Amino acid sequence: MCGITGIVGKSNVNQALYDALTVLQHRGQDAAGIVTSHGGRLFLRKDNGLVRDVFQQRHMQRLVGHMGIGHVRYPTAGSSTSAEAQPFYVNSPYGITLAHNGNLTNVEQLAKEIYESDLRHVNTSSDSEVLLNVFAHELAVRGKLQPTEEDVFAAVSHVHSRCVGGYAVVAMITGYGIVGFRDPNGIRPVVFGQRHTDEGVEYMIASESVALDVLGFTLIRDLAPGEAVYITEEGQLYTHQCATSAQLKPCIFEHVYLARPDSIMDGVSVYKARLRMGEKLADKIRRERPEHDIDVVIPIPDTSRTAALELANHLGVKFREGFVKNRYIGRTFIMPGQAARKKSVRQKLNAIELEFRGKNVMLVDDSIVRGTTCKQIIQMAREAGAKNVYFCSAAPAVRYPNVYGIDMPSVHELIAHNRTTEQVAQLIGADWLIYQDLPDLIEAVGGGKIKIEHFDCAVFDGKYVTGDVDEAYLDRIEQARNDMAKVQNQAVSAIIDLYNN
Ligand code: PIN
Repeated sequence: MCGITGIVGKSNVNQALYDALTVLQHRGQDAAGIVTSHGGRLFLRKDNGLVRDVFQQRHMQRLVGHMGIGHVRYPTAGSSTSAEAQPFYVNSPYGITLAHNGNLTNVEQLAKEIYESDLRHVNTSSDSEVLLNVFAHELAVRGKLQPTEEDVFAAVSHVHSRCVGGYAVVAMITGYGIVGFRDPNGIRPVVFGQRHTDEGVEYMIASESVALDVLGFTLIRDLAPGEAVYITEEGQLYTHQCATSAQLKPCIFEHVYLARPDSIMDGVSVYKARLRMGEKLADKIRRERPEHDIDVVIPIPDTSRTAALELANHLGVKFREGFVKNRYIGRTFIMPGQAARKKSVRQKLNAIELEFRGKNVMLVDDSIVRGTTCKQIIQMAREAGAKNVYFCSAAPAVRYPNVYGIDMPSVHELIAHNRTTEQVAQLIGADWLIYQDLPDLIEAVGGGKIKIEHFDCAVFDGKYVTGDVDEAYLDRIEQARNDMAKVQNQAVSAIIDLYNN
C-alpha cells in the first residue's frame, strides 16, 4: 500500500506536499519522495525512511515550483531499495514523473512489451516504473510538441487497455500539468479537491480525503473508476472517463484498517463503516450466543477502537481501554554478539491489569492476518488475570493473498488459510473466536447512505476482480516473495556477521 498526492498551486507547493505526505504516512512508512517542476526543470528528493527523516531543510529549499507530486511507500514484495522510492522519472516525452499506489498483475508481459515493442528500458523491478513507461510511450506516440488534455486522456485510455491490476496514479508532465487516474475497477482510492487563495484556485489530488481536509482543500469528489483528471500548470481542470467498461469495485480492506477513519472513500465515511462493523459483530454474537457471558469489550489499539466501541454499545456491555500503546517505539539496534530481534508485542502494548483480572474479556481487532500478534495479545490478557479470553475480528478470515498492492504475507503464512474458525481459535489460544461474516462487512461498508454493491474482497473469498489471477500467478508471486525473503535474510545475516567479527 502507498500514498500519493499532487498539487497545482499558485505559489511553491513543497511545504504543502510535505504536509500531505505526513497525513498519508499511515499508507507507507518505508520510503518517501517529492518532485516539483519549475521553469521547465524538475527537482526531486526521495529516499527510504519516514517523511520527517527524508526531507531536511536543504532538500525542501531545492524543491521549488508551483506544481509537484509526492509519494509514501509501503514495502510490497521486491521494493525495498531506495532506487525504488518514488516518484519515478523518464525524460521522454516532456519529462514525466509518476507516483503510484497499487500493483499491476500483468507486469511481466508489460515489461517484455515495453522493451521489445516500445524500445524502452526499465531499470528497476517496480511495476510503477513499468506503468510510467507505458504512459510515456502512449503520450509519445501522439507526437505533439505540446500535449493537450485530449492527448493526455488518450494516453490514459491506452494505459487502461494495456495495464491490468489495481492502480491509483499521479503523474506530472514537466511544464504542462498533473494528471491523476484510477484503474477501471477503482480498486485503489484517489480523490481530488480545490482551495481558493488570493492568487486563484489551487488543486490537489490525494489517496485519501483526509489529506485535503488537513491542508484546507475541499473535496470535489473521488475519481470514478477508469476516470482521469488533468490539471494544467495554469490551473485549468479537465476530467474524462478513459475506460470503455468501468465498474466500481473498490478494495474493501481500505475500510477495515488501511485508511484513516476521518477519510471519506467513494462517498463512504471510513469511521461510519467501522461503526457499522461493530454493530454487525454485536448481532452475530447475539445470534451465536444469546446467553453470552462477556463482562467487558476491550479494543486492541488503534484501528479496532471504532468497531469495538459500537460492538460494546450494541451488546450493552462495558467498553474499556485494557491496552496502552507506546507511541514512541525506537529503533532496534544490532549489538555485537546479538542477533537482530523483532520488537515484541509486549514492547508496543501494555495491559492494564485491573481491566482483566477475573473477567471474561472480549478483545476486538480489525483483522487477523498471520495470527502472531493476536496470539501474544491473548496471552497477555491471560497473564493479566482474565478468566476467559474471547476474540472478535472486525473483518472475515483472511484466507487469500492480496495482489492489488497491499503488503500481505504469502498464503502459507495466513493463519486462516485452509483452516476453520475453530482451528484458528485454537492456534491463537482464544476461548471463542468470532469473525465478521463477509456479507455483513459488505453491508457495513456499502450499505450506508451511499450504496456500493461490489467490492474487491479477494483476501476473504479468493475472487480477484480483474479476472486474470489464477493459481499459476499466485504461485509465481509466492515464489518471488520467497526469493526476496532469502535475499533479505542473507543481507541481514551479512550485517550481523559484520558486527560480530
Ligand atoms: C492495526 C492494523 N492491524 C492490526 C493489522 C495482526 C493483525 N493485524 C492486522 C492487526 S494498525 S495478526 O492500523 O496498525 O493500528 O494478529 O494477524 O498477527
